Amino acid sequence: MQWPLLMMKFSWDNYKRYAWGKNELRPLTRNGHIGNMFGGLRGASIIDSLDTLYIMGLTEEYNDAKEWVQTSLDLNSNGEASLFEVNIRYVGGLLAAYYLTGEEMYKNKVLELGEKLLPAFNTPTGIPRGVINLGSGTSWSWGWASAGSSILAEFGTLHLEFVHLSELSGNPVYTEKVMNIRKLLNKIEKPHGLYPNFLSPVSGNWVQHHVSIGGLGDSFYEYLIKSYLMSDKTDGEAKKMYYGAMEAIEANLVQKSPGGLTYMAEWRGGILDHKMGHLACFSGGMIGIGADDGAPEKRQHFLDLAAEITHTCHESYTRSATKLGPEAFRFDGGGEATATRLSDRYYILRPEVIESYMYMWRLTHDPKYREWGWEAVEALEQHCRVESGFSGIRDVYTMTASHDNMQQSFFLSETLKYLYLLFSDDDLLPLEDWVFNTEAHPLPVIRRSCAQDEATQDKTSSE
Ligand code: DMJ
Repeated sequence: MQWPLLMMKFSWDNYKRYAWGKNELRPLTRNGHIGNMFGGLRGASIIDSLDTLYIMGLTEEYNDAKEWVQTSLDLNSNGEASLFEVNIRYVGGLLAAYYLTGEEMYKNKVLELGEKLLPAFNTPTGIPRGVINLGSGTSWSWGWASAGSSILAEFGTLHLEFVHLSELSGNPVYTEKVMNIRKLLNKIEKPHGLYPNFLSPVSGNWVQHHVSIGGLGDSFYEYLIKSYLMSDKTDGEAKKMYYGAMEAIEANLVQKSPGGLTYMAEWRGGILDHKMGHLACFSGGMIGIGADDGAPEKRQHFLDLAAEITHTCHESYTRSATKLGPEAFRFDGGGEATATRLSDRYYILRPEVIESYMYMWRLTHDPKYREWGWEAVEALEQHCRVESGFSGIRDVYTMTASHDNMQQSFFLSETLKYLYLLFSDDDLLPLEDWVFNTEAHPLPVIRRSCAQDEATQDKTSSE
């Protein structure tokens, strides 16, 4: 039996026991957390766990989750939700559950939810705002986003799910909404070919020239290459945008430290900030899966770059006392791949480093990626496991753990799923047939032939 499966069972059992129906488990105080990201929707940990439980063959647990969705998932909420978070977790989770199991109930739920998200696109440009009231459909921008702007990683991380909503509903409106976003991004002038993180949904212009492969930018780039792969490599526009963005990233952001570590810096109006966020560590995997379709002379280069970034992210783990990585690490101020600010030292059970190990393992079968994954398992067990679940920690550089009392839903959906896949055979959710959304929910490649049906029925352990 795989260790990550036991970790999943432990996380799930405690969520079920102490926080059933709430969004996340608070493992120290043994209660549930609701928060304000999902507009009154509940059960984020259940929706995020459906596919993980299913592929692990945790049948009894999966059945409990399914029954909760059937009887208790109430989509008639009236609260303020993050369009991005509801999309990647709820829409993504329900879509994946439908495609893996064929249960019509998931399809009905996800189409009902998809419709509630459409009013967010009613802006002068069609670029959605970040927050939507799921009852009234009114939408607005985050208070913290400069000058009422929308965030690249939010409006740029809808494509995969919305194309599947159109597939399932037969209604082209979802695809039209995301294609309109892409059209604007294609047309607009880009500084040095880069995509800044803030855009006005009113004027369609960039609001600030801050570029990042980490937070605020990250999954936009991920969704370009994955849109191409999910279209069975027919979406040439996504392909062109992805490799164009990669060229600009390599020319402006990719750096090598004096100690020989390759990293992605952040860019503020031409000035580099030599910092890499944990979130940016997904890019090892992304560059890896994009390597094969790059120009023939660049394929090996992309694979090497993917391996180098993944190595750097591993270094951010090995250079800490706990062998877990900080939220952000820097390459200035004397150190390399270490957090220098107190406020960057935490680890909240994020998946990105392990995600890159999983992709790099699938692409190269270099045993070091499984070894690194195992190191992460041991560190999670030692520092994040508490009596009633897994918790984030406040400082990866100290052995006397201070826990943050939160078992994030993405730990169940992503971190444990990627660990499980890392130690499974490649034919469990093969990368030729499935694309993972940014919350690790698998969506099938859309093939314009009957092969589609076979792919969705295939390779799941519960058969
Ligand atoms: C997840 O919700 C997704 O991976 C998202 O793309 C980024 N943040 C978290 C995990 O760190």
